[in-house]
Amino acid sequence: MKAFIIIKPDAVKRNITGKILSRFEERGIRIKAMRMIKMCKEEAEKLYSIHKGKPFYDSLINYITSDKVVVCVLEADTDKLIEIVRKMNGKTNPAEAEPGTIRGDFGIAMEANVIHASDSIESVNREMPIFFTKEELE
Ligand code: FUP
Repeated sequence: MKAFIIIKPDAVKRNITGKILSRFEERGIRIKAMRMIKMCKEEAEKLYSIHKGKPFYDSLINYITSDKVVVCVLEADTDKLIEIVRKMNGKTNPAEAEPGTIRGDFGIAMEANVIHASDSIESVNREMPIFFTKEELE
């Protein structure tokens, strides 16, 4: 099974990309594809289309396009991968995320919350192709 994550600008800037990815690797999750990019507005709008119209939407788009991010496809031999990755990330708001989770250990602010992960197979299938071609995922 595959999962899709984004190491957000705050984490890339603070040079903790490796630390975060190590957690997944140590868990037994493989890095299938990965790239560092500066996301363009069109990509960000596609990624966050479900949040369009919400009060935090404009700020979210500005934030995710503000600096470099690492887009990454993870893979493991379990049908629970998406759930496992989301659990490892912790609650959306780092202030509420448990210590031991990525957001609970590395985050403090709601918007700059270190990492994104698709929340379902449908989301993975929608979000992953915004950044990776089929060939890159073989
Ligand atoms: P998650 O699935 O945990 O990444 O969270 P959401 O899809 O609900 O939210 C996407 C991003 O919007 C979060 F990472 C942070 C931001 N956000 C806010 O800034 N304010 C909110 O009230 C909710 C989300």
